Amino acid sequence: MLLYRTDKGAVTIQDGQAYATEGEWDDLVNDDVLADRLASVVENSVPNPALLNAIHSPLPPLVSQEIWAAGVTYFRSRTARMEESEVAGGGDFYDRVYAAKRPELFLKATPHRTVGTGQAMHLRKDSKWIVPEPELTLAVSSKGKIIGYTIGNDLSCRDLEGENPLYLPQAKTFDRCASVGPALLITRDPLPKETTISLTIRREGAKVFEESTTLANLKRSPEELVEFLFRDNSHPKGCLLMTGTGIVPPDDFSLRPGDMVEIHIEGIGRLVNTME
Ligand code: DO4
Ligand code: MG
Repeated sequence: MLLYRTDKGAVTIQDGQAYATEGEWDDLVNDDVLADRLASVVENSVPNPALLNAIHSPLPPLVSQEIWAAGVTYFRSRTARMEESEVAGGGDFYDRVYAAKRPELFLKATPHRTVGTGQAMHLRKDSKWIVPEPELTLAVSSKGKIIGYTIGNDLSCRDLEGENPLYLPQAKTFDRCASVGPALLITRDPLPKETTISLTIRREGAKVFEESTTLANLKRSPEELVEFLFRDNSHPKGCLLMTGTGIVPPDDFSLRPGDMVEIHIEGIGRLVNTME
């Protein structure tokens, strides 16, 4: 089932039908048995076709939740970071975190820095090398239970993070630096390893980059990342956790204003943003 946050309230989609879903968003995403709750909505209510319009321009699937992120969870990301930070000594520390027991975790964005599908993301003015990072994103309840999945774009300034690892917060966190959506996939089951994540970038209508990966290349399990994220760190409203990127455009590529970034994850949908 897909759960959308819309200006008409929460909407559950099952088999192409839309169902009005009672409840505040912050309560829904902290319900550890949300899949059962939505199944009961579908079973006990009549579909409302008018709500299918509302999901065409959904709101980002968060209200009070922070967005956290994991890094260097794919071999591709490890290699790209080692190259970009070679002068700063990064030839070593990214490799070490890739292999370490403890993952890299950081606070990526708060709700006011986050946009949803169809909204513009912001290219930091003091960076000349900015790339999208397409990431499977976990919806986690306040008790640390993964209740669903969405798509995330961890927009990142590679020149800033490559210059000095202490600049990572500035490379990652700024106005409209994160996009999530379009909906939460609510399921009791883990996502299959064959699940594909694809990134397409269009400039003036033409495709300038396209690549895919699968969850088989994600080195750490979602549960392992959540376990570390919740160590002595409470999330009273639940949180979203981006799980790292396995796709990195070539080193001579940087986003430009007007570029259209589209991320697709099988079973969840498409997250589309223009760059400003
Ligand atoms: O260490 C820098 C950030 C890594 C990251 O965001 C990723 O691998 O996705
Ligand atoms: Mg990332």
